[in-house]
Amino acid sequence: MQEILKIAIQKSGRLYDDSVQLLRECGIDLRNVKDRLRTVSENFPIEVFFLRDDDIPEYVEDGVADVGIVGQNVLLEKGRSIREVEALGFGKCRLSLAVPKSFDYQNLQSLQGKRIATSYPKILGTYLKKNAIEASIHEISGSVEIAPGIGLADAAADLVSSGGTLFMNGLKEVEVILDSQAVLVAGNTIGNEKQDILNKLLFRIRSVRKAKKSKYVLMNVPNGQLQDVLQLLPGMRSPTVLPLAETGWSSVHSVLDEDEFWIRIEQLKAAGAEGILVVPIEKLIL
Ligand code: PRT
Ligand code: ZN
Repeated sequence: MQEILKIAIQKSGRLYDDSVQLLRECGIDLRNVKDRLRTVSENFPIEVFFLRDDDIPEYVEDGVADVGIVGQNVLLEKGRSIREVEALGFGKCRLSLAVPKSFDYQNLQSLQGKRIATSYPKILGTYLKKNAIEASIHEISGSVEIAPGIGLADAAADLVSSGGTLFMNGLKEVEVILDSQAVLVAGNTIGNEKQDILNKLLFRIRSVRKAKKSKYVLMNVPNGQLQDVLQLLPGMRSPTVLPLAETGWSSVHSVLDEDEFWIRIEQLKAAGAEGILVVPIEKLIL
């Protein structure tokens, strides 16, 4: 019987949509995902379990699931003996310390002897210890941001993305404890056959993510300027150059990285490229 890789993802919540979308972009057929506890793909040897994110590290450690998708914040807080295999680039947020706006915050020393509310006692405890701050940690499971306002704590350590929640609760962000994003995690012992499936999945994930960061560009260049333009293009091996119907002109095709995209486009225009066409790439197999 062929092995199946069991993957645990969040049942509902902030990581659900991106997790399902990532698997689908990897060409994995997932039907009937709505309100299911588990589903088996028909075109890839994978079974998906839908769980609360807090439970995923434990299930992966116990081998109930082979791999999982969770935030680094959850991975670190749970402290299970599992490993991070790949950062996935979504679910980005930070675990930050926040204090009431009226709090005269100078530096971490300002928290000496204070009460800090959080749902991340372990990460916070390690951070305070590392910085030699003695503060009492009040673990609460939700709505951490209201704790200072109702006198339950002097400060809060909570996840932040836009900062809107802190602002609405009269808090200011003063320190970032951890930058987090969703990651693929795996158990420490995984059989050879499952490791093969995991490698295939990883290859697809990397191709999808690389493609998202890259754009295919086509442009027309007068032959006289061709050398200047080609120098600006990385290409994967080298740019493709094709003659245009109009003599003296060429069509140049290349792949540009998102990070340097606009700078390159400006340079290409300045070097004589015209009619620049930019096309998204669906997959990029290197
Ligand atoms: O039901 P289950 O236990 O599975 O879900 P959950 O309620 O525990 O988690 P969920 O769905 O809220 O978040 C899942 C994961 O998403 C987290 O573990 C993080 O890794 C990641 N993530 C990314 C976030 C945020 N951004 C985020 N902004 N998790 C929570 N928040 C909350 C934060 O706690 C605060 O209440 O959003 C609020 C702040 O948002 P801003 O935009 O106002 O700053
Ligand atoms: Zn949770």
